[in-house]
Amino acid sequence: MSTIRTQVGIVGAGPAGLVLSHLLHLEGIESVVLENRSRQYCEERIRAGVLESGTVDLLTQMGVGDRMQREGLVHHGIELRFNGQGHRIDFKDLTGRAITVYGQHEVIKDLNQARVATGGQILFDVDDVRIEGYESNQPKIHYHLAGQPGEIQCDFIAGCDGSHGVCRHSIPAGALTIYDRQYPFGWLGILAEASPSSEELIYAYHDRGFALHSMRSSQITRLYLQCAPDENLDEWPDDRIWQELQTRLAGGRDWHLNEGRILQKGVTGMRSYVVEPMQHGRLFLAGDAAHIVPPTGAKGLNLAVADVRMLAQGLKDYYSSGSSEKLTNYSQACLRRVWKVQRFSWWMTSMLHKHEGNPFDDRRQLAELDYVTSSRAASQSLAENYVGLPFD
Ligand code: FAS
Ligand code: PHB
Repeated sequence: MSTIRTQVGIVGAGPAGLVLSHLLHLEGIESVVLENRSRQYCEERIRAGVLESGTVDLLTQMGVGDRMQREGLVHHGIELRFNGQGHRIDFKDLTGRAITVYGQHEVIKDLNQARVATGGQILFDVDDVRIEGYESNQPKIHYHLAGQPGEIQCDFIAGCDGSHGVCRHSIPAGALTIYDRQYPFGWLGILAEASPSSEELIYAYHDRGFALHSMRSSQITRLYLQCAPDENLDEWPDDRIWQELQTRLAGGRDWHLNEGRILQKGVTGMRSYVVEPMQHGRLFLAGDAAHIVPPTGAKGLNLAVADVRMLAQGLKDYYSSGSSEKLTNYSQACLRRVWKVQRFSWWMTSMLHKHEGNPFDDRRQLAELDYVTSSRAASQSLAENYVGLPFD
């Protein structure tokens, strides 16, 4: 059996695990990352696409932002579209900041490269990850690699293994409080070989359901449709998808949705989920392992980065001065931001999706959209949450 001794054992090579590992490296703190998928799979997995200004600044300060700065699309606003009319939310005017559209899988590629280039240890394709000892001061992570057993001996474990990982499930049930809200709809998302139909993202409220126009580059568009949580993709041939997108995104003089070959399509459910606390002994949960937000606010990846930024500061203090104060307060400090982001993501989801039931709600939603797009105070609140709340 191979045994590796390190300071921080990290489960999961998603945004949370990789950003943490590199932040620790920059502080001279060792870590080993365990990932049960292949490097190629992780680098091709299509997920988020919007980076808050704080995430962009952190990736740049970490020295992994060159390609993002070159290829990322900087947006100074978004459009809210309803009743066939578009209304721009001007981030620059309202906050002085911007977002960057840059695929999550591109961020993963840049981080993997930086980890490998600086001698970082990432074990891909591991199986049977099992953690123990985090209630003592000798945490261990057991795994198999190519059929061979292995063990990581470490001071701390970072559970960055996402919503379906093993770390959260390893914590005794009674030790956690779970907050959960499921939505009666999902998103049918496509990646299409079509040039974006407008410079910025368009969030559309329509009587037939929500739609979102986003992009990945000047040749690739990313589009989403509100659908049933268990929608059957077989019932969505490409032309039906385009027809529905054209209908829901219609609006704006001379505006036309560019169509093209659909490269990828999938359905994701919508959920708001938080576990408290985000730590148990020497096990620290970060990102989707501790919380899930509906993607309407484009917050998932950014919240994962905010968590590990906090965790890295705590570990830095511990190894540089022996102080455990920040580590002890990690969960409390993260949850302040987590709940604000949960509120914003729930609010965007509630305001922009079609809810079956009371026509009163349809009118109320339209009034809310009218208020948000005609009141400077209300649009500024949306803008400051969307570009990213300042780090505490
Ligand atoms: P991640 O899930 O990214 O990473 C966890 C890693 O742990 C994965 O690589 C996984 O393979 C690995 N892992 C899991 N179990 C393991 C085990 N037992 N052993 C070892 N490794 C293990 N957000 C948006 O803003 N916009 C979107 O469009 C969007 N689309 C999404 C689509 C999907 C299908 C999902 C699930 C999420 C989406 N999100 C989106 C949210 C997404 O961006 C997440 O918030 C973000 O990936 C969270 O990062 P991590 O916490 O690092 O978790
Ligand atoms: C995306 O580009 O994938 C995206 C953008 C904004 C969202 C969700 C997803 O709110």
